[in-house]
Amino acid sequence: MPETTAKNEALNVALQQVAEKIRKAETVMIATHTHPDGDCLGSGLALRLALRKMGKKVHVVNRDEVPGNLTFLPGKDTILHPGEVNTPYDLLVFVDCADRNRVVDMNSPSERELFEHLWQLSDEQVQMDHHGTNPGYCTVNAVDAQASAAAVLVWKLLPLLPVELDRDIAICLYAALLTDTGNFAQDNVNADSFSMMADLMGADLPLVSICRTAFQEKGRKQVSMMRRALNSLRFSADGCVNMMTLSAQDFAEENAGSQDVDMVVEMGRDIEGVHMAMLATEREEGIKISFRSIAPWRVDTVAAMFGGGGHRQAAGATVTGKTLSEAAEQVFESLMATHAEQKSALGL
Ligand SMILES: [Mn+2]
Repeated sequence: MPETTAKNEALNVALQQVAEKIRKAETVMIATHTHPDGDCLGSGLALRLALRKMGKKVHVVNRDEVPGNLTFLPGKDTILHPGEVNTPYDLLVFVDCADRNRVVDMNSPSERELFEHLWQLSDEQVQMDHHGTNPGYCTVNAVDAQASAAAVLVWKLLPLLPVELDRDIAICLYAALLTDTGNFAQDNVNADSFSMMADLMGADLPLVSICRTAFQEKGRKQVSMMRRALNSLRFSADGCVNMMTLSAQDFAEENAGSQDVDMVVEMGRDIEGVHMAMLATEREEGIKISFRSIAPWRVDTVAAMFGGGGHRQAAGATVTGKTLSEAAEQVFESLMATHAEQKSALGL
């Protein structure tokens, strides 16, 4: 059997098993990752709606606030904090979590305890994810690194339950796919992404208004942070690599938070001639570094050098014990070295 066929077969089997476990369960928790994005929330809330149609008692669990651009998501007010889950339930479904530890802040002992509690309250754990680094931490692991978003797996699960798509489920799934593909303009877009979109459009998806709210519109604070970041923009490697920084003072003076620097690093990436871009922000937990690149250039490896991870063209890491400029300079050096290595490996 060709390798891709074997992989598809394994994924189909896993999805069938997830569907089977869901059919048997009466109460289900859906776990999503910290600093939630459109994919984890959209996928989780879509799955919630589907399970409600099957008569299940179901909740999405997330420890953080829903980002402002995603407050249109149907059911977002029903999301529980991990601390609010206290009674046993039949099944825990992880969605879009590369690692089970992404559900809480593992640096905090009390949150680690919360997570153990959440895990032990369930009879069984399954997952749907699309991160290549996923170690397969559940009984059933429907993980497909080729999928554009975790939402693609939820969409593939629906006919197996079976549940029919409706407008609200379509809105959730679209928000997820839109986010993880950068509005269908990233390397992870494939034929499946558009098969899914055809289905969602068939379910009366209000594409234009959701796209504007979730993706195109920017908040005023976000624009102010973009202006400050652009002031710090620096190029290297003949303009192929660049860096921006935002200090604690920048955040304080704009009264901004991490949600207000969304899309800043993409501004660096989207400059003519750029292969790799990074943004270093000074946060309470340390210096947060975001990396972006355009294919075939990869930034997941450089993120891993600093204890982080992510996707080939979108990754991140947190550096502690250094000032903003120390951390930024060190990481930028590594990014330039990575660029030089890949350049020679690519024969350019
Ligand atoms: Mn995702």
